[in-house]
Amino acid sequence: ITTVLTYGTFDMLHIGHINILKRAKSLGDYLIVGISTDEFNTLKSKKSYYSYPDRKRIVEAIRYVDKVIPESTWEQKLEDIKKYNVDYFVMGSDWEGKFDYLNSYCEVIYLSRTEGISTSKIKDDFSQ
Ligand code: C2G
Repeated sequence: ITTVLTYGTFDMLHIGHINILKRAKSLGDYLIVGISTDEFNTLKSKKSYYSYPDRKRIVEAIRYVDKVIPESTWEQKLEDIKKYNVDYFVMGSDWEGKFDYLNSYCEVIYLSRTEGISTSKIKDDFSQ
């Protein structure tokens, strides 16, 4: 089977997240999503509204997602690719080029981001 892997915080789930998860799944048969733990969010200097357990349960409920694993370090990607025999590593285009070093282990694909939506935009819109 063809395995796809992607990572993210996936806070305050929105259509941009759904779009990339749907497109990532369409590349194979099995989609694994690494969700940033609350501690890793701190390393990314990101604060999420929902806790890791909630973000995990929300993403697990998405029909395109087959497995959710925790993302707790930058370095785990290579281990995960080997551990799960990943064929395609997918990230949004805002990460273009950042993960090319993984190209010798699997195919690295950057998919265009969905314009006009982001968790920070949602927060800003509500705070006005
Ligand atoms: N995304 C998108 N369109 C948007 C917003 C997000 O396609 N409008 C994509 C991002 O490019 C990313 C995924 O949705 O591939 C998850 O987005 P975030 O939760 O913001 O993830 P991020 O903080 O970029 O974490 O080690 C990788 C990091 O954990 C990625």
